[in-house]
Amino acid sequence: MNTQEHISLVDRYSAHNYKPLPVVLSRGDGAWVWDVEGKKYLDCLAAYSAVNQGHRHPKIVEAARAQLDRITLTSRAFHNDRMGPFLQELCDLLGYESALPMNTGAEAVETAFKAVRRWGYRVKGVEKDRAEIIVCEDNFHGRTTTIISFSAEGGSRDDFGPFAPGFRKIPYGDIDALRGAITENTVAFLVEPIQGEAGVNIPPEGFLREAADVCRENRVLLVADEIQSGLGRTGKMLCAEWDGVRPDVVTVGKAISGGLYPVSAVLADREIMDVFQPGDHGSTFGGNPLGAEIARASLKVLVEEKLPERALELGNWFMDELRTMDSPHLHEVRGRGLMIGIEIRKESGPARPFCEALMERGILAKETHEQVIRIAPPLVIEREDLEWALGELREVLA
Ligand code: IF1
Repeated sequence: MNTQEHISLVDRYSAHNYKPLPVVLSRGDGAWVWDVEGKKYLDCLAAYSAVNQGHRHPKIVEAARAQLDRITLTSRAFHNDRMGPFLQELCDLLGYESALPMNTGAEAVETAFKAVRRWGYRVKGVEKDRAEIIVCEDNFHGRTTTIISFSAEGGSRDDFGPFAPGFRKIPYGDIDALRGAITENTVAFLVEPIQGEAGVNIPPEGFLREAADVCRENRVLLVADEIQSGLGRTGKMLCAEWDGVRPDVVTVGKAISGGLYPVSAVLADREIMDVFQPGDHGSTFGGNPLGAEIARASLKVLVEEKLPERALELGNWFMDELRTMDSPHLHEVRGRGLMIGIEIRKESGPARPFCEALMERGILAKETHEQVIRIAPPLVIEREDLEWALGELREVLA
């Protein structure tokens, strides 16, 4: 089947909940992907940072293959011999006492809500069913009905109500608003260290540091959603490290499995994690040996190949190059590591046509929030590939 035939098939049988660029991919290798016509593209989205290690990283594929020949799923009714080592390595890498494995990012966020609410009732002493979680405007944390209860207005929320109570929203990066929103019932502040979907928004210098202080002073748990910003993407293993902050609770997903399989986790110390007792929470697939083994290999690749350092070096250089670009359309270049947003001037129209032009030239990038081209390639990308991309960007933005 050719591109058009595939797209027609999807149109006919799929829910129409996406509007992808008109390219049908059938193969990937490192930072590169190929479509069904055999055309090659540089992947500058990396599945929204799920393939930080590159497509089909050989070591991760090998780990998956080996595990496929042993056992894939046991459920949590029994132990399996991969979950323990996985959780130990994850906790050692990120510096926490314990972790709870789930599958998708949204599940990790939901799990974090349960943990901090129960901590609120049982440890902090919040009155039953009154717990409040502070969240940020323009957030993106997933698509469950609870999470969209506090999402930005729009299609991802309209007519999906009634919505869950217990959330209070403040402007992103506004430390005074955070202070003002805290009540005796506040159990947690949930924040993305950099907002991805909202257009690669970086909070004011020191915001997370101050937020951590405000939270500590008020006995409010700081929950960092590092599902997109974590695991090397911004030049650190966790983006919160940029502010020298160790959040009380961290959610990770996406790149924890290098794009092979959905794996996510919540990390926290014992005081919080121990609110869960047998039967209180779980998942059929969470912690399964196939996912665990894939995640172990994926984390190992991040460390062995120094992918955070690589993201930092390549990202800094790439952003410097972009900023010196002579373009009438360029409004701003911002980012950390290889989480980069190129904001197009309003007068130049939306970012989508620029993404379409890039696609024509063999670069896959996705617009976000109308005006922003997001550049977030696999962290294994070669400098010469980025150099080539810069040349193409220069022409498209000229
Ligand atoms: C889609 C966005 C990115 C996330 C953060 C939790 C989740 C995500 C910070 C939920 C997921 C994905 C979802 C994906 C597109 C993508 C996305 F544009 F929608 F916002 F990356 F920027 N926290 N983000 O970014 O994780 O349950 O999806 O595993 O198409 O919905 P999930």
